[in-house]
Amino acid sequence: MERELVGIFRSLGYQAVEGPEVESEFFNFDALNIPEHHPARDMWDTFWLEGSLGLEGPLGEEVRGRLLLRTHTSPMQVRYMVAHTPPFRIVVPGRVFRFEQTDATHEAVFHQLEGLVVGEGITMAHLKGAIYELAQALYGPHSKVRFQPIYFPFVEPGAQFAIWWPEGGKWLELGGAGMVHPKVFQAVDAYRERLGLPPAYQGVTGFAFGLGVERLAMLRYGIPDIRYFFGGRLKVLEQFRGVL
Ligand code: YSA
Repeated sequence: MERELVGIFRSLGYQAVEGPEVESEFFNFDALNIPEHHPARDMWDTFWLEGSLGLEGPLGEEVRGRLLLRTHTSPMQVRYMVAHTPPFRIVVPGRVFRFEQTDATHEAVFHQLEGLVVGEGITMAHLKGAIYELAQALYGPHSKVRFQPIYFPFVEPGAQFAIWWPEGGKWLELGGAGMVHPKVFQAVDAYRERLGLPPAYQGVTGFAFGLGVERLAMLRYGIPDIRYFFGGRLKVLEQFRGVL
């Protein structure tokens, strides 16, 4: 499923990059406009790590601060922007971790696919176009997309999006998205300045999205419980050899 998603975006000119699962509080939260004690941190129940592992920053520099298991793939937005100058289009597949009670649709370990497009004149229309292309590639010409307003600290405006699944006859809530918040661009340029790099994010705009890979696979393959993915039961896993 992950390979299929990355393939769809590659065909649209996106480059796929990956990032670390052990992350610093700075990239996972602060740089994404979620400072300590911000109520939005409650959206991401976190596995905190003790001690320091000598984490590397985007340009190989040493990163200080509290460590955690990344709760989403969004920290890679910041890492990538620090090390690159726009315009660019990337997707970031990866494993994420949440200190959550598990049930049929919630796991403590799951996968997300992040997208980030930055350049001059990027608008919400480009975001809608990207999700529309994804829907067409996954579910064919009769698929539709739906956007509803929602709050994420690192986008303004923010949206949650769903794709119409013609065979199943229902909307699939896939993930969050929006226009990159100016404060994220400011945090990136401030970090670049500390590394002696010139600012690169003035006068550009961007969109980003993040979707849950298992939720998509569950609907596509009729898997009733997300816990089957990591349950290790061969009867389940053998049915999806080479597919998931
Ligand atoms: C939002 C805006 C952006 O510009 C970029 C990215 C995002 C997404 C944001 N980083 C995020 O993590 N949002 S989320 O908490 O709502 O998770 C996104 C998707 O991951 C959900 O829609 C769902 O499909 C999946 N997900 C979340 N918690 C999960 C889960 N899947 C399985 N188990 C869980 N516990």
